[in-house]
Amino acid sequence: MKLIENWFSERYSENLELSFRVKDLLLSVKTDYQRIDVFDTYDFGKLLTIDGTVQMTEYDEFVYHEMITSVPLACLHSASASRALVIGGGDGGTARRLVNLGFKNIVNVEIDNHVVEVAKRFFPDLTSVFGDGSAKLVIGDGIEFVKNCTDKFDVVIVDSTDPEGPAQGLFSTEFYRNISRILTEGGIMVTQSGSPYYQPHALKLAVSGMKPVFREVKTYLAFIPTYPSGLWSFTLGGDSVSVDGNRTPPSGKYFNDDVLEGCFRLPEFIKKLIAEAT
Ligand code: AG3
Repeated sequence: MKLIENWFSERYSENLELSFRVKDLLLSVKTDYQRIDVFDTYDFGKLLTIDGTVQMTEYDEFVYHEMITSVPLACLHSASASRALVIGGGDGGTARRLVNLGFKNIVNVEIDNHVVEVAKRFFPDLTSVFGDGSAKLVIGDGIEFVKNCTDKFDVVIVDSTDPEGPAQGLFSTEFYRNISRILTEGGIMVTQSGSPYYQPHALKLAVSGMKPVFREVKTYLAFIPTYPSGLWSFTLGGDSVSVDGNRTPPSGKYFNDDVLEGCFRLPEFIKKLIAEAT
């Protein structure tokens, strides 16, 4: 990450960056885990970055947060859909969508208290779920949490950063195995699995980590303008992962019935990546 003459840039490769012209750097903090910055941008409103990578912006967060919640809900084969666990997601965006989708019992485990504090200040609409009792916030390590957890959840959502640094363990078979242990029957997990174009290793890590654990593993895609290449992947794991039609989440700003059907249709190079991830 660098800020030259009021431009923030995320580096995708040695030779490519995406730059946002910014009005201001609103906050910059170095925590025990990572560096967090918030910018005020011209085109996307407020922008939250961690270690120089875009986590979310005010104007396009809806795509990521709708897609990481509504798609697993549509694929859920469990009779009930009330208990959800979010790992990461300290900005509150995922938990807030879960509340909108009717989840009554939400636990959100975030390792870095500062992510929550920063989001409270700059994205209060998202973090309000932590203050009004609709989601229970736990500050702690998600890996340890799932290892020691004795509760069960219908949906587990891994809303992590890229598989480098503190998030690396969130892409491991051991972690996925502990998640599968705390899923209710017919329950499902989902993780963000990176940009298939710029981070094929992230998608492969998720798929190869989940394959030994879950009977079915399926990847789907969304268009997120501010993430590397715009084309983003998510990967689901469970006993049975299919759109069964008896639970259709309501349309949002991005998600609707057509998107639900289309997001599982994968381009050939992505099918190949997934086939290679064994
Ligand atoms: N977490 C996933 C962000 C990954 C973005 N990667 C990147 N820009 N290189 C988003 C958190 C939103 N709740």
